[in-house]
Amino acid sequence: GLDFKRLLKKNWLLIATVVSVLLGISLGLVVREYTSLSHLDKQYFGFPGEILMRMLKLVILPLIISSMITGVAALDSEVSGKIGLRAVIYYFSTTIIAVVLGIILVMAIKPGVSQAADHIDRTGTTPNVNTVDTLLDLVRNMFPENLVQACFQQYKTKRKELEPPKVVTNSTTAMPTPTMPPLTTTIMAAVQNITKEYKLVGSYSDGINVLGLIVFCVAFGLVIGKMGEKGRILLEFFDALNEATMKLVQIIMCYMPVGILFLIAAKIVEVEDWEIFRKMGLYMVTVLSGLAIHSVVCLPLIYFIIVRKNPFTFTLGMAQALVTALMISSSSATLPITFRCAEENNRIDKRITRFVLPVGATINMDGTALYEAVAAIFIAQLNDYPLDVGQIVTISITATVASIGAAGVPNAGLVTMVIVLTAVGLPANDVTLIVAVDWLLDRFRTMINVLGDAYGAGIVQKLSKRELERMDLVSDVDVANPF
Ligand code: DAS
Repeated sequence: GLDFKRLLKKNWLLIATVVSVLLGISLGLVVREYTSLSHLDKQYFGFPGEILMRMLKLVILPLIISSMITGVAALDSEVSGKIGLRAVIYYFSTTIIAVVLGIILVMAIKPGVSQAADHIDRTGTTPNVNTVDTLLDLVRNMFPENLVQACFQQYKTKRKELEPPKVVTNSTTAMPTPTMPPLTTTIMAAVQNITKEYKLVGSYSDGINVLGLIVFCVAFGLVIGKMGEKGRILLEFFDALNEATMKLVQIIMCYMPVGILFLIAAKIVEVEDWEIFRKMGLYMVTVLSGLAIHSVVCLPLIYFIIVRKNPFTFTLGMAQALVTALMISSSSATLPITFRCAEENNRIDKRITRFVLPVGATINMDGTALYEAVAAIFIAQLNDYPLDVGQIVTISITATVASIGAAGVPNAGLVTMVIVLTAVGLPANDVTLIVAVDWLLDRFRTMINVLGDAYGAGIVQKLSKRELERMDLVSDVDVANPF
């Protein structure tokens, strides 16, 4: 009896969250079945959920800035370099593993070969970007030209079609223009299409430029760490900011069950096309089983080999963050909860989490990488487009790059899909086909993205044990270690 009470007390929030997910689903189904809400009503219905999203997004900015700066400044540059390198090696190798797993599954299950998705409307427009533009934007965003702007906008390149050169006709006399034969018209149109000229237009789109802020905070943190006495005041400021932000997160978490209930209920009321799930069934099974294997076999195995602790206790410790990711499909917005779970439940050193988690939420996306590889090959199968070994290798590399480039916001993976598709010459407008089911798959891949980040923190901590202990020994003289 007592044990059960203790368990309940310790995990009440998680239990409440899971209950609210179930209640939300039921509420959504009931409302969907027995009422016919107008478009506006549906939006009102989702209001409590909207508020949760707003609160989570609200704390991202102070959280990332304070955790990155203090995280980097607390370690001396040699140690942070080592930790950073280990994190990057972990990110890279697990992402590649996820991609390979996805490719193996999609080649074995063959979800796109004739049976599936054949009655689906596949018309759509080609997204107006290309691979080079997308990659350059990734680097551009690493160096925001304006720090304030980086807090709410991301740089995005658009291609603008230039006016085709006007055909000058002899208009000295008002001669009636001869009607062109159809063939000539067709050829003219084709030529015009090929010689179409674009110019790049810079623009900004909504969303925090997390990558840019991280790059800045790493540099800033390194500098502060080197400043000694003088840097201390800044360090203490950001450290206090971090603590205050985490207190806010604690408050937000109390509202979470309510917010999540309405978030999921409203989504269920809103979805228009359920039929599409049946049509895309095998494709979804492929993606989901890949994500499942990666999170239940691959990541735990790596964790066990390196850390020698029970990986499933670790996963369980992250449960609150995983449910959150599943509900809101954003690694960035889940970050506050990821922090709490990693530090409180899994006891990962703050010096590691502050450094590794924000970077992981932005560039380490195993779920997204796996998803993009599967989706690309699925589209190839739909089009009867044979892929040779070289193209499959290209897909695995570009899927990795695309997952790094995807921001930690809902549906980001769909946008960077273009990189993978154009690299092997697949029609980019087939993305519209997988858009219809993305709201669901996005949730699951985001969950795996978050889990991968958490395991990364655990593994990097283990690998950096020696450095951390050495720092503990000198911590009373170490200005840069406030913990
Ligand atoms: N939803 C994403 C995330 O936040 C990325 C994606 O769309 O794949 O992790």
